[in-house]
Amino acid sequence: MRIWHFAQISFGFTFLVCVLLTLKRTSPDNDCLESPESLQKKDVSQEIEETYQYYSQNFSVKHDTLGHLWVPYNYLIGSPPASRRFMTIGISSVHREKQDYLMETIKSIFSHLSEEELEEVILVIYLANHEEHLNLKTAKEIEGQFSADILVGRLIVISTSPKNYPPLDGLKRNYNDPPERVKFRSKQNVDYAFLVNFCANISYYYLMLEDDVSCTQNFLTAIRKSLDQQLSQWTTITFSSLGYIGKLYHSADLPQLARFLLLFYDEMPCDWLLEHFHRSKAQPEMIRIKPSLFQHMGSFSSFQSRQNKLKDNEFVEVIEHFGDSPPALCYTNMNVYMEFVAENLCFPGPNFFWGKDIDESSNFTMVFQNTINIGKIQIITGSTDHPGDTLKSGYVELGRQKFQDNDKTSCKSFSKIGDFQNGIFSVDNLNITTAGEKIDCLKIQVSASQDHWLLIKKIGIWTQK
Ligand SMILES: *[C@@H]1O[C@H](CO)[C@@H](O)[C@H](O)[C@H]1NC(C)=O
Ligand SMILES: *[C@@H]1O[C@H](CO)[C@@H](O)[C@H](O)[C@H]1NC(C)=O
Ligand SMILES: *[C@@H]1O[C@H](CO)[C@@H](O)[C@H](O)[C@H]1NC(C)=O
Ligand SMILES: CC(=O)N[C@H]1CO[C@H](CO)[C@@H](O)[C@@H]1O
Repeated sequence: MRIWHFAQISFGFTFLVCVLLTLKRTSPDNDCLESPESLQKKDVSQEIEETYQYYSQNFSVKHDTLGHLWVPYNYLIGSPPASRRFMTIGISSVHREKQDYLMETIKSIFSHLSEEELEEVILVIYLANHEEHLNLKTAKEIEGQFSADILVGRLIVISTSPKNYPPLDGLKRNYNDPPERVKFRSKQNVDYAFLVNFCANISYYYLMLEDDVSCTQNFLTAIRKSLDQQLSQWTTITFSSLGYIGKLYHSADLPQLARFLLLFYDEMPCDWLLEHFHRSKAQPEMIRIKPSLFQHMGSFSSFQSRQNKLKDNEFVEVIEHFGDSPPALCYTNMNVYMEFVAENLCFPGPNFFWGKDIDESSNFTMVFQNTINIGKIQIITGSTDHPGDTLKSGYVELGRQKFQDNDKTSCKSFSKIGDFQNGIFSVDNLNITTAGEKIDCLKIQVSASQDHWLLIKKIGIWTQK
């Protein structure tokens, strides 16, 4: 309390002195920060009191330090909607000489959503060129190609003047980055800050994309489904392994994110900064959803047209549903080959599990997040590329009574429900009142050693109410 008072009084006093100086003197060189002796003669205490009154009337921590920033935006196309949508998709874009994918990206977003999904989204493009003619040119191009989307209010294009940016030259060179790199990444942080600040109040969720991505079919439905499965509070969920792509936020957090990006804009690249954001809000790890819903289109980065071939291996254009994919954790005691880890099977994606040195102690366990009733199970081992790597001898057990042991969870009791035949396990109508009820774990147990490796391609689980 005292500190605030003191800060306000001293600020008020300095301000007052500056105003008086500006009024009284004609020379523009006055240093406003020094309070000249002559002014001390006036009855300042009363003026301080008045100034303090004036400011304290208007001071609100909530607004002044946490609220939306009044950035002067230019509305190039559209205006904010009258009612809130489910999700805003934000893209910051700069003109690229070599390969400009912005139009392709907009097309990919709209064409991978159904009519119903389209009604729930709004796309905001922030044109971040400091040459206004480039912003106008791009806006015109967007207008030409997406007039129908603009008409129904699902596409907004904005920009702002370069004079609203903090200094971008002569910044310190953290990580020994060359000055152009420092400038590029610092500006990008401000671009993103201005973009998310704009998007703070037009929907419930906000999804960050880049201007060179393609999308999975019906990605909005996939995002909704993942949201339904979140049991605890979260700040950031990611639907991509790449940079600042596919990161989902609560819109209510955006004014804070905007301020966060601005506070540290010249410290590090935005994809590092964003990691600090959710940690600062007590979410230790970003929640990663697989398969990835967004993929880089370009092979060029906008920074000095440098080649940038980062691709997301877990992207699928169309999510193939094989069972209901109840949320689960996967464990194995087999030696894993390269990136073909157990957890690949816990998400509906293109990746499989591949293990070596298979013997009768080898097992693979799936532990479900919530107890489920199972009606049907299908497990496929081997693949067309590796037809020999099937499970030659093994069976499936279902487990109950989940328990936690150090960093692993498992089940106390398991019961066998059947054997693998020719590398495939399949049960269609598990007797739900007995075998398939209240299940916490599923275990694949190897019953004889085999020379071939074991490739588990898919585990499909169909749940029952
Ligand atoms: C956010 O939008 C709601 C209505 O959609 C409005 O009542 C509220 O004043 C807005 N807040 C800000 C900060 O613009
Ligand atoms: C898998 O096998 C290992 C080694 O035999 C054993 O310690 C572990 O308990 C087994 N896992 C399950 C879920 O049975
Ligand atoms: C399920 O199993 C129980 C006990 O074995 C049996 O009484 C019941 O008839 C079975 N139901 C079906 C649909 O097979
Ligand atoms: C600078 C400023 O915002 N002044 C406002 C403070 O609050 C009073 C009353 O709410 C307004 O009349 C002033 O314009």
